[in-house]
Amino acid sequence: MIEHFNPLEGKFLQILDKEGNVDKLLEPKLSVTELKKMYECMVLTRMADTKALALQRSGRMGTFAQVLGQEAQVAVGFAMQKQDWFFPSFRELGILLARDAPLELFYLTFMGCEEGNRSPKGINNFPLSVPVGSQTLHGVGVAMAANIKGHKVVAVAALGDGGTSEGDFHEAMNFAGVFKAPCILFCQNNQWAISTPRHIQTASKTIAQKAIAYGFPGIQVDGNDALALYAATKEAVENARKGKGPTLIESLTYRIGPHTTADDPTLYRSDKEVKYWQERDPIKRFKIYLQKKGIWNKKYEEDLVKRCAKQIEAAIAKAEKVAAATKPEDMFKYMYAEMTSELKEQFEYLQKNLEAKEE
Ligand SMILES: Cc1ncc(C[n+]2csc(CCOP(=O)(O)OP(=O)(O)O)c2C)c(N)n1
Ligand SMILES: [Mg+2]
Repeated sequence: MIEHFNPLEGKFLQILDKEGNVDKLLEPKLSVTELKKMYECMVLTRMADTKALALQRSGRMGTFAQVLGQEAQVAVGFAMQKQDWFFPSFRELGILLARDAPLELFYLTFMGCEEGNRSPKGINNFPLSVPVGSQTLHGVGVAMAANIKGHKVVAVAALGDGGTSEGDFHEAMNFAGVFKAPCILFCQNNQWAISTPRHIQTASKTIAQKAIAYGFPGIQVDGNDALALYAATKEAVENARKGKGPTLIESLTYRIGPHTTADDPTLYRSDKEVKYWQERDPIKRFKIYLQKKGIWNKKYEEDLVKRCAKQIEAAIAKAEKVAAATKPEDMFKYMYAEMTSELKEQFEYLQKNLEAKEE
């Protein structure tokens, strides 16, 4: 499949089109349970994301990056195995949920609590990475370590189109290629890096083709098509596990919302462009696909929405309880098992200042 969809030829992988028609030849063999899980995760992601915006607007949560429009990403999480490692940037709530991340961690992170970064034991998700591109090196590093140790573990690192301009990304790509690291660089090309459009981010025709220079395959996929993302990631993960080395996946998608809650996208892009992508909504087409298979109906949707709303409310209640008990000093506790002398000094300085404020 990867050879067939050569990004240099301008072909990209699509299995489910915007009308919900499926390419029977390429359709992945997923059970009804698996298909439902994927759909339900996309719906939960959208609802949790929408709720987060309401929390931010009412002062209950800090600045955050919406995932709206990019929910097909959940397929990446479902194509991985439990023992694999995921290295997110900051717009991957869907993949994290597909990889069993407790939802309250997402809310906690954006309530400013370090606790949100602590993944439960056995759930191999790294904390969100805001320094653009840095997580690609962590992912490739873990994959190289897995190779040395002989562990059958694959690392997936996510980044944005803007992230591909960072030196970190190119270093990660080079190491991945040279050492045949069992990893996937998953690039969500959502057309914008804040207000910088894709066409001035790189002179390359596609992002996927960058892999060719580093000696491994790259594939461009319809990023609003969960079936295509699943098929491409599954194949890449299997190749990595078999010792065939890395893959770069370019997911062609669109950020429907602002860059973060601190951004106003109407200043730099047109309504026409947003509308074009809204017509390519990932959830809408998956719903039609399930409906045609006799899996989706109104009652199923209503029950699902109720279940998700309940799960979201419970996650917020948990997060707000932890957040209320969080102290500014906590930020020093998570970097190292033991604080370095510099951190200790800063910690004591903060404590003194907090005490002075209280007096
Ligand atoms: C190293 C670094 N430089 C700059 C920033 C500021 N910044 C935050 S997000 C962003 C753009 C990221 O765009 P992209 O990689 O396309 O991801 P997207 O936000 O579109 O998901 C920038 C420049 C940062 N966080 N880290
Ligand atoms: Mg982007």
